[in-house]
Amino acid sequence: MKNVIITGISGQDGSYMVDHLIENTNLNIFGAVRRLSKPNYSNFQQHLNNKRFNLATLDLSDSQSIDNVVREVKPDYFINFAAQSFVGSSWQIPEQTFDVGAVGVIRCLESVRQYSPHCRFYNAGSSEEFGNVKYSPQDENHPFSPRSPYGAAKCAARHIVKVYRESYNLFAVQGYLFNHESPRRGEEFVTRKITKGVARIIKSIKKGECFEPIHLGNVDAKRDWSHALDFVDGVWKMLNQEKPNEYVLSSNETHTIREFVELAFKEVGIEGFWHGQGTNEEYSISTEYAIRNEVNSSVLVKIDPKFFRPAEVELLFGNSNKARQELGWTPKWSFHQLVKDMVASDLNS
Ligand code: F7E
Repeated sequence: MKNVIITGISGQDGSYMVDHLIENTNLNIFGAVRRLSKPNYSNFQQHLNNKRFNLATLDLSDSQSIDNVVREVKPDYFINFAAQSFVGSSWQIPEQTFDVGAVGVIRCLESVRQYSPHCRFYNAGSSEEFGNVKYSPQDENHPFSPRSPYGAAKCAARHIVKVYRESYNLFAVQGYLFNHESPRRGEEFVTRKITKGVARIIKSIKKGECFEPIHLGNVDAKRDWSHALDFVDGVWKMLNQEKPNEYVLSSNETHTIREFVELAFKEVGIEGFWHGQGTNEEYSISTEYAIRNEVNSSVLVKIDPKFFRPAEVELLFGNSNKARQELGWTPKWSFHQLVKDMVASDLNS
């Protein structure tokens, strides 16, 4: 039976990849976790009793730990989703972001090269590598122009993946993944922050209670959002093509944060309107809705300078036509269905 090592399994992508491979393959899965004083198994606890699922202790900042696992498992696939993936924090912890996001990838590649050179290696790449975009939509030929320590780390990782592919003939690829979200998204990312806030606010309204608004930064930034479930399927297809090519995965649509806010509130029946300018701008509940539902608070969203970034990626808009044609990858979730799924999940939690 073949073996796969997946890192980052406590997060969104790693845990969905475990689900995907349990369901669609007969691979032996080695889910890599870092030692934490409070283990976080919530996204993969459904597999803990499965004989095909094993936990392995591995830390991308520690090459010994990677070597030990790779030497023992001799993986056929190594899927690296471990990273400090929150762009906003990458200015506060730039060294750690770069160490795990770029140097950590060298540690994995070295280990694979020495102990399991037949292994197919995937590293999570990002549309943040395009950063200050030169044209839209962005495809595989778009130049790199990162705007954050996170984006710079992903660019460095892409170069090193290519160097190892060309120097050692490894099957090593890094996809260009645009934003992808789900109910398992971390609460610091804007989509989840909004859907969690919407659920909190509608629950307060139903109880006749006052509520605090959601505090957001730049609501005019545009993102190309997909469902993470579609992306794990795309990544698996990328790893199983004949030759190691790198592809963009994206929805081929772009929407502002503002639109996400409006759609998420609409999902729970709340209509709002934007008013004010700059940092004084707010999204407030419509007067009609407030009167009809006897709502005590009126502001749903407030702009808060605390959430502006030192440098912003204003527009991301992908072109994944190559992946659709060459890999036969077909995303199933629309933007609207994604928002619906996330709001529904937060309402139930
Ligand atoms: O921000 C704006 C923020 O943190 C999206 C990661 O998966 O996708 C993700 O990176 C946008 C930015 O994701 C708030 O300024 C406004 O323009 O949800 P995000 P991200 O930075 O796009 C890429 C492809 C990755 O690779 C990353 O790993 O939303 N925004 N107000 C806000 N963002 C946050 N987080 N919080 C706010 O209050």
